[in-house]
This record gives sequence, C-alpha cells and structure tokens, in this order.
Amino acid sequence: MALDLTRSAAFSTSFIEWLRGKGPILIVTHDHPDPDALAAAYALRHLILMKIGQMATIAFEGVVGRSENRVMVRELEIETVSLGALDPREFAVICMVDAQPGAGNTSLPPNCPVDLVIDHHPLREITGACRWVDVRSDYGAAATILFEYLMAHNLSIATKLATILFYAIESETQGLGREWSSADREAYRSLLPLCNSRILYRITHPSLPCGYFAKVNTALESARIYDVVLVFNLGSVDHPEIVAEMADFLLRAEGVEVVLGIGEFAGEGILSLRSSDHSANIGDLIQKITAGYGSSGGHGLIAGGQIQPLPRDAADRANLEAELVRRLLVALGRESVPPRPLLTD
Ligand SMILES: [Mn+2]
Repeated sequence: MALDLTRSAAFSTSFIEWLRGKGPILIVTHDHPDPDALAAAYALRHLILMKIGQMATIAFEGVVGRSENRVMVRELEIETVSLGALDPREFAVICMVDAQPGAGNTSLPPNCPVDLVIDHHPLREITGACRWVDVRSDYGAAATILFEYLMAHNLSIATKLATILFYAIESETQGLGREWSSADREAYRSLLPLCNSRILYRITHPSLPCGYFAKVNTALESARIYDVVLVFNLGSVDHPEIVAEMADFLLRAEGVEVVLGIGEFAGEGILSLRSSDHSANIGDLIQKITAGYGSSGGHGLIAGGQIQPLPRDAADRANLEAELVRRLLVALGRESVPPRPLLTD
C-alpha cells in the first residue's frame, strides 16, 4: 500500500472545516515523547496554521530525554508546553497524536474529551467515541499520516518540517528496517531531498553525558539470558526512553530474540519489550506481563508498559521483578531455563 492521499484528503479536509472558528486548539501527545510523537504534533500544528490561520498549542507530560531528541527539539525549535502547566478545559478542541485516549501513556485527565485522534497503534475501544479518528495500525509512523495530509493539501514542506518528519520516520522504523509500510517508504523518500543533512547529522550524532555510559554499563552488567530471552534492569533512570533505547541495543545480541528492559522513573516501573520475531505478538505478551500491575501498549515488534504503584520495599520490588520475568518466560515456554549472564569473564 502506497500513500493514501484520497483518504487523507477526505479526512483532513473534513476535520479542518469542523475546526474552523471553534476556539483554542490543544494538541496532546504521549508522555516522554519520541521523534514520531513530536513530528506528528508539529506537522498537525503546521497544517492547522496553514489552513485556518490559527496557532495550536502542543503539550505533553514528562521529558524529552534521549540526547538525539533533545538536539532535534533544540535545532528545529519545536515549541511545546507542559500538560501540567495548562488547563485542558480552556481549549475548545483537543487533538491527540501518536497516542490514544486512556492508553496509559498520556497524562491527559480521563474526563477530558478528545475530539481528534491521529495514530498508528492498534485502535482502542475508547477511541471509537471520539469525533474524528484516523488510526492506521499498518503504518510505521504517525508522521507518515501527517505527511499525507500535507501532500493532500498541496502544502509545501520547508526544510525544518521536512527534517522533523524525516527523522521521525527514520527513527521510528530504524531506517525502514522495522515495521514500515510502503506509505512510510514513500514519505521517507520524498522527504529525504528536502532535509537539512547538517542538522540530521547533529541529531544522529549528539554528544552524550557520562551518565549515559553508566547506564549502558548497568544494562550490560545486569543482563541475564534465558535461552533466546534477555532481561536487564537499569534501576532508577533520569528519562524513561533510555530503557527502550537499551532494549533496542541488546536485541542485537547474538541468539537473542526477545528483550525485556526494566527501569524506574518518578516512582513508576518502566518496561520495554522488544522482539525480532514477527510471530511473537508482543502487544499480547506485554499485557500478560503487566496484568494487574499497570498498563501497557504495543504493536508488532515493540511494546512498553508502566507499573504503578511500585512497592516501596526493596525486597517487594525484587519479588515483583521476579514475577514479571516469570510471566514472560512462562508465556514464551521458557520458564525452566536457568539464566546466564550476558557478560562472562
Ligand atoms: Mn509513533
């Protein structure tokens, strides 16, 4: 399936007409946003500005922590506000991108009605109640859907916007290596010549704080392998995304097919699950692991979860971790496999 400009034109034209004259517009994305979330929000704001001359507000909770993404936000001047610093009720329209209402990874209060949802994760039941829904779970990136809207309206895509969208698709699909559709590929190819390659290089080669290398070390030293399953625990982290980043890194270990990364941020347990096997059904797997302990979401080869509340007592936490790992191994039929460390002397 290539770009679906007919669908994109029809949908975006209708919701833009509906938006006109409504009042202040809020664009929310998931907590601790990644490049795809930021790009989708930024592109939606641009589309609204170009079509109805109104500047929407982009908000999220949490931090942009990964060094690459911090460089992206700085170099490309993506203006956002903290969701906690504003009152969503002061907005006439609430849009959500790269996320869906009630998914557990957004901090928008559950009693805040969302009008418009643009996402590429599996459709959630609650989302069905929203006025405008464009959820395409076969797309690798939400940014690709936004790219289609811009194309459908014949809007020119300037360097900054192109670079943001390109990097979103690039990082979300690992350079079209993971979970991409032909629409993503077409968007990727169209955007590449429009990008600023000097800025792209700066984003992909950021300087990294010493703490980053300490976490790499923790990931390596804590990693245990149960046959094809690798589990690591970073302990307390200063941004949740590093758990996912280390999970991607360790999935490259020879013979490893599934990785569960664990970390702790702001009193919450952070889980990141990765697989290199398309038949693994990682979205179901993360739900089995987190059932009764928190929330989770995922698709294809990547998933994440939040554990809340975390026990205060260290022994209780260790028991909880052991239970999460046990559930993972049981689900994968590996419960009797003894662990071995990744690093051996
Ligand atoms: Mn995304």
